[in-house]
Amino acid sequence: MVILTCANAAKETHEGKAFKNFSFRRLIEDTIKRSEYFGYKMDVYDLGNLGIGELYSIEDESFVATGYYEKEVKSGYKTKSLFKPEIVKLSMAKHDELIVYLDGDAQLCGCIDEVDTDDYDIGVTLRDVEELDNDWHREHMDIVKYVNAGVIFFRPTPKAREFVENWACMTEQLGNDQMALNRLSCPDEYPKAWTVHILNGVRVKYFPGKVYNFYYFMEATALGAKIYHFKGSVRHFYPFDLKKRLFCLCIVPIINLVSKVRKKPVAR
Ligand SMILES: [Mn+2]
Repeated sequence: MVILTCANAAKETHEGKAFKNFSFRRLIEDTIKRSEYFGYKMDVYDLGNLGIGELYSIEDESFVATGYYEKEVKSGYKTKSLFKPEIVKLSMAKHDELIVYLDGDAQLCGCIDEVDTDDYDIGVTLRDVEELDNDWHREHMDIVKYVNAGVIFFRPTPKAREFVENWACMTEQLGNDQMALNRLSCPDEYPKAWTVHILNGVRVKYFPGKVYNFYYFMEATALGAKIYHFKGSVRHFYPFDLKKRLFCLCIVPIINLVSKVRKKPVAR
């Protein structure tokens, strides 16, 4: 198994806020340590000043793998990760084994041996059902649909290679890797976790996002999560240390309970 990731050294901000404890390099170094411990190989691409990994220059350095949408209005839903399929292609050409692609802000924390099976070509991580039930998601259904593109599994099969070629073309056309991935990997109905669907001859397996692409720090317990994804809105949870774990375990349920009670219409 190969863990593939990439980032540059940009100072991260989300909606104007900087994250003083967040660093792509530090996060990727954490993943490298975990990978060594579990016996996985690492393939790291440096998209600019990361200081570790193989250099990969992208045409526009402002296009960094963060995958959020604050520029969506101006750029018409162009994300900054057009190079993602290209990096996957490079890595697949080098290795003849399962490749686990992680966004630069996704951290491996647990053993994921169980995903290395031969019953699929492409493995995607499903958004939790509750995430689909809000107005933002309904308005952006076309782009975000059922899977998040921050963690994706690629088996070394001809069908997987074909899929990546199609994903690269469609990403270029749409200007959005996540929209392209959702178009290529989602059936019409929300699929069940751990099932395999055959789409255009490609066996797509659906993995639970709560385990393999966990960004639900404000909604659910992180116990059992094996890959954390510190995407834009939850970036401040990195590093996920004891203090933050306790916050998530003890304080978050109270915050959610209070907001639930407040939203409830008062009984007369
Ligand atoms: Mn990300």
